[in-house]
Amino acid sequence: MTAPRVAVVKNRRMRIDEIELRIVRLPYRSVFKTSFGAEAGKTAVLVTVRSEGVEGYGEGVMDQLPHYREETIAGATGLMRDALVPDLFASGCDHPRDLYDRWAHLRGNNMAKTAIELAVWDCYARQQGVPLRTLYGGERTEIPVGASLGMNPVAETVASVEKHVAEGYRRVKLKIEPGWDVEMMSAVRERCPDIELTVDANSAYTLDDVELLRSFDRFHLHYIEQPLHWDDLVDHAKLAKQIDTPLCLDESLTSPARVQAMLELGAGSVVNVKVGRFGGITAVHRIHEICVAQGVPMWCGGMLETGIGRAHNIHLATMPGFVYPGDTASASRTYARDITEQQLEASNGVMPVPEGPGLGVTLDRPFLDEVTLSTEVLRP
Ligand code: OSB
Ligand code: MG
Repeated sequence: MTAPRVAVVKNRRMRIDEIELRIVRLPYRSVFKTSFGAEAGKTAVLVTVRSEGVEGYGEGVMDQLPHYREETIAGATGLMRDALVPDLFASGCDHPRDLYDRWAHLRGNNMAKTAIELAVWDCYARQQGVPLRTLYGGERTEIPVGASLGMNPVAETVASVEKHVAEGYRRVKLKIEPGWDVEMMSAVRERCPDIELTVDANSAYTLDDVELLRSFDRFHLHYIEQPLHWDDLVDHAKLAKQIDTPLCLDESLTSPARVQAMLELGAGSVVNVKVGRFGGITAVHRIHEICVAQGVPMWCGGMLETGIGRAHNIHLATMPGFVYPGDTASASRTYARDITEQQLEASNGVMPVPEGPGLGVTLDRPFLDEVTLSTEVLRP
């Protein structure tokens, strides 16, 4: 008699054998301009965690310089080398959901922690043979998506909005800053009066601009994303009381406690989730619980990630609290060629969740090597 094959998911400690930190530089198809700068390409930290013959991937969303939030690639990789990686080698990991609290004594540095945590999650899910979304509690197999358009001349922007709407994108977001707002919104609204339209200021305004920001009410925006300072809640609460358009916070939200504070202050009523800003999946789960309980809409933001970070975002956005279309649009909008073998492409405004264990994507090794700036393999 043969023993029955039982798919027992063993709950045992992962031994972490090796961690690779790889810096890649991938050109954008066109320069992406926001109120904080113009970028011609992506410099990303790719983390590979190897455990007992299985590997998993994470991506860090910090930039070389701290233009979005304060973390940098140099600072983040330094913390990985000095503390996060040695801790994983020393203690392994029972379950990736434990790492957020385990690393809480290391203050801040959410993007560094997340890059490593996501690689452990992917590795863990691949070892268990389940898709990441299943571990997260995500039931959807596809997610609705919108598109974030960088700042471009008005005529070009209007044409781009129309193109994205024709492709089926569920929402269009325009990047704005003072002097680059009303004219563009007017032009877009004239051609597309009924689309779900939002704007993202990336902290370019101050409370001196209340009159101007109130004048945006006539464009019936779904929400205004992060109009004021990148770490502020109090001024956003003052602004929210003086305009009709809902505020969505991005940069200012860095933890479950900050989301709770936003709600208590009335600083915003919509949450942009970027797992890297929050410090990992456990933090997002706690925020998800707060938002679902209070009926606060969440959506999945993006940082023009490569296929690894994009696939992570897609799995994350399958959770039921992500009720607005996210920024996880087709990879081909951003990159002529990506580092994953699978093409992450939306059709009719819907992005399918990659299938298979873990992230469900594999690396295009030859291309990855072409775009690699440096590789460092750490061992116990
Ligand atoms: O504020 O959402 C943002 C890109 C880089 C940094 C910040 C932001 C963005 C985007 C692009 O809006 C979203 C995407 O397509 O990934
Ligand atoms: Mg934003």
